[in-house]
Amino acid sequence: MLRPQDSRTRDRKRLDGLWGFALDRDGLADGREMAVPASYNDIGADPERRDHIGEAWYQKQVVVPSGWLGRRVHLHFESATHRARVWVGDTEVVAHEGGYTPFAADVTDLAVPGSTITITVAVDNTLTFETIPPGVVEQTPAGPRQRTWHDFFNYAGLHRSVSLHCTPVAHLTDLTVTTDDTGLVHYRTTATDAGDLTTRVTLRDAAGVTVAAATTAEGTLSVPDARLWQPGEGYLYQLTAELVDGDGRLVDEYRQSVGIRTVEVRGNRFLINGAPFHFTGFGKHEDTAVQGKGHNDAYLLHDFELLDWIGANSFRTSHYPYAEDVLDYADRHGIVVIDEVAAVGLNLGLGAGVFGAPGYTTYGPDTINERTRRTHEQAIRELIERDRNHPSVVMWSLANEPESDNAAAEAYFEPLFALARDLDPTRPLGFANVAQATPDRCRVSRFADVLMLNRYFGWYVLPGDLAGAELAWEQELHEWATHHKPIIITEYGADTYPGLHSLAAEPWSEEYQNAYLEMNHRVFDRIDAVVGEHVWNFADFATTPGIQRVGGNRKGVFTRDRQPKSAAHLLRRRWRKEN
Ligand code: GCB
Repeated sequence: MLRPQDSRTRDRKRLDGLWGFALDRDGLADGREMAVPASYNDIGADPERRDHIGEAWYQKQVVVPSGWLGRRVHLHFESATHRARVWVGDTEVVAHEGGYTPFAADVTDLAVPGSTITITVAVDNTLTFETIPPGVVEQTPAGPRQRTWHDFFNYAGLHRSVSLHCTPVAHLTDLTVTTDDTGLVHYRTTATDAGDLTTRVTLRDAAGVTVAAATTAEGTLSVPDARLWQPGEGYLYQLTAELVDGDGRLVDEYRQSVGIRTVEVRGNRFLINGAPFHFTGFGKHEDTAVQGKGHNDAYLLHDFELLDWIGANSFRTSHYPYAEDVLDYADRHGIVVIDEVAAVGLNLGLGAGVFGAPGYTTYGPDTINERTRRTHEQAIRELIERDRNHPSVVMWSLANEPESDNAAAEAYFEPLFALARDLDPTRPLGFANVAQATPDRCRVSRFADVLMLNRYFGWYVLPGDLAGAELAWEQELHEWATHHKPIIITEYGADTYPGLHSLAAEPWSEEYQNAYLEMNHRVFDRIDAVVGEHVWNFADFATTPGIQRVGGNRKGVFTRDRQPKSAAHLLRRRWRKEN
């Protein structure tokens, strides 16, 4: 599936803005409204909507442009969290599972140019043991409660753009590009209804000068003296794929930006274009006040400005695929991305009262089972299909902190790694390993090319005892280093209440966050295999209520409204010097 775009042969009409909204279908007549994109949870003042479980209904009337006569009309959703059913008029046109990847329907027969159509969407936020991420709805005396095993608020709704777009009847349907730092660009296109049309491919540099061209649907272009896509310098070429008829007339056109680069793991080094890369940055969230997980261009820009200010060269899309605009920006500006599947919380024993629950076994016929694995597989397919052309994406993370220290985990993950490797042999694979799965116990790390460790020595382990934490942390890292793989610390952090100060550097104070980070950095600097440090988290974010969460998770280096805690200055001093 190709993302909608405007081109010489294609038109995109965004349907963002206000839609009709209700928590049940009949309520659509009541005239309530909802912003798209946005999570619906925090828009209203009523707890009923914030804590709603089940379908929420969206509706919009749309005029189909009369100029689209004779074309194919598609309805496209960048995401619907966590699943959706969509109707045009009374006809169901598409259903989709998974909250962070796009889906579309060909609605040509229903969306007659010049007519007005009614689009209705039911977005369901229910999580079960067979969804990614998993959850369970528990029946309590006070009514149903959605339990999840992930530490962020279960925001739901239409979080990203919705659009109606048109293509010619004969059109390109897919385009894959892989590159290497010798200047080779391999491409593959597919098309539908193309008959004897031919495919023409042109690669231009950033100044618009043609550097290579071909007239086959699939092939390899060679770029002499290719200017590489580099961390910090997102140089992009533009590939234009065209379908042309026998007289050379253009039938369809699709444009794709291309960053030429190689990613490779060699020994305990992570190489980009053959040079060792050290990741500095954060695990982030898509999370802002009022809009929840709704995409917002102003926050997109502001967050990237702050990453630049602090000297971060990378981030992880913890714990789900982010909006495609985010990756486009990272491509253009040379920001390195670890792209994560929404498989967070496959660890039902985790939490010790924070967000876990007693009484569930992670892997079993009634919990994380074969059907969960199939949903997980589909989430991997959709992530790789969506993001494989982004040069900024340098590796895939297949899960966050799954239970990984037993045979059931090994059996669950082995085929998932095999699938991802098969779908994309060009990028290293990993998953964020949880503290309990120490080097001697973890049964899944063997499938990973890169060790991604989430560790909280000095916070969840030995809180307040940074000297003890330093010893224990270094000891564990030395053990991981014997695996001869690069190690990225994908989480380390301490909750910090902004404005709380303590001369004795007690937990929750800004002084403690600083001392905690300094301790971690001393340890990292002593271990050769550590090739990256991603602080948890970029900014404070909303969570499910809990006694360890004070107005959400406070491990942000920035507050939720993006003001720096004093740790931001500490990181800026370290990272700007390093880069
Ligand atoms: C973790 C999780 C992350 C949490 C974090 C915390 O290990 O991966 O989602 O938010 O710890 O702050 O507890």
